[in-house]
Amino acid sequence: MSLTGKIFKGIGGFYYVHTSEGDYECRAKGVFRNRNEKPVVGDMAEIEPKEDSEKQRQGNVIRILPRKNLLVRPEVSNVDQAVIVVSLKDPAPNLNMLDRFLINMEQLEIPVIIFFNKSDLVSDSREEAEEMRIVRIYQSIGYKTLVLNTRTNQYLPDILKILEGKTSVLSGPSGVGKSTLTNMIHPEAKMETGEISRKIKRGRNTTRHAEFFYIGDHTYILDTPGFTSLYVREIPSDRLMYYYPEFESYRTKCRFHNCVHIGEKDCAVKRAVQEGEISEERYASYVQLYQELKEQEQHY
Ligand SMILES: Nc1nc2c(ncn2[C@@H]2O[C@H](COP(=O)(O)OP(=O)(O)O)[C@@H](O)[C@H]2O)c(=O)[nH]1
Ligand SMILES: [Mg+2]
Ligand SMILES: [Zn+2]
Repeated sequence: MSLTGKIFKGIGGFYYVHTSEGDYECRAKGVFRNRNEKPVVGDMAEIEPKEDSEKQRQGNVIRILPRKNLLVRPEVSNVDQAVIVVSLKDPAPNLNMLDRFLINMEQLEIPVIIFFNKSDLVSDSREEAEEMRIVRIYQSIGYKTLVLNTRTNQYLPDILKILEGKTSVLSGPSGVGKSTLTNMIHPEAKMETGEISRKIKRGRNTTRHAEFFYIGDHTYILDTPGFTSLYVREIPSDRLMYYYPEFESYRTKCRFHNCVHIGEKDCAVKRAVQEGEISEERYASYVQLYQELKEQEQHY
């Protein structure tokens, strides 16, 4: 009799599969190698339990169910949503990097929620106003956001509600609190946390395997040690504008034919930036990415 479950971890040729009958340690049979296929963490797999295994449940992966999506670095599949973690302070938010993450996920058609972490460090009213400004930029574009910190448990119910019933990856730059969040949600995870410089010195936390933690009722989370490529690729430069949803209503009003909304003086998108309808930071990241893509195209 076979069972179906989710591969939540893969180490040294073993795949660990979460099924309704418990967790199984599995090998992938030669059929995969022959077909040049490899199970990936996140895959839904059909397994054949071994009859004779005593202590640990063991089995063989016999089939991989079709994947909904596949991410790289780390290589994981079937992601329902990405929680992009940004810290409001220490380190200061890097909006250019955030926009790259957003575009990466949009390319994969993975819904995104932005967590603005370390709100406890925002102390005076000037910092608070700046925090509100940044959060509003992304809210007004239509992104789901949550302002929180991990120094208290008060945000846990909101976090769990967002994660409920889904497979989520936590992504975002180093030092923003992804592992601290993971430990708060799932204390058994025991992820290593700490200052960036200390982590680099110890040389740890960078090579950790990808592991989905089961936190109940079809809900899984994956902490990543950094995440996916920050190079936006394979978008023709003249299509980049479609990844900036707030440009749309101005874009369609622009009177210049085939406008990329950079050079033309009386461009409707540029005017919206000048009038404060589109955030200057978002527009700046658009221009920078556009130029990067353009440069790549010239190398082909
Ligand atoms: N003040 C404050 N510090 C935090 C918060 N969340 C995480 N940190 C600290 O930020 C540092 C980096 O956290 P870590 O979880 O390792 O970040 P990661 O690299 O994204 O996994 C650690 O020293 C944490 O204790 C928070 O909400 N507030
Ligand atoms: Mg970490
Ligand atoms: Zn234009």
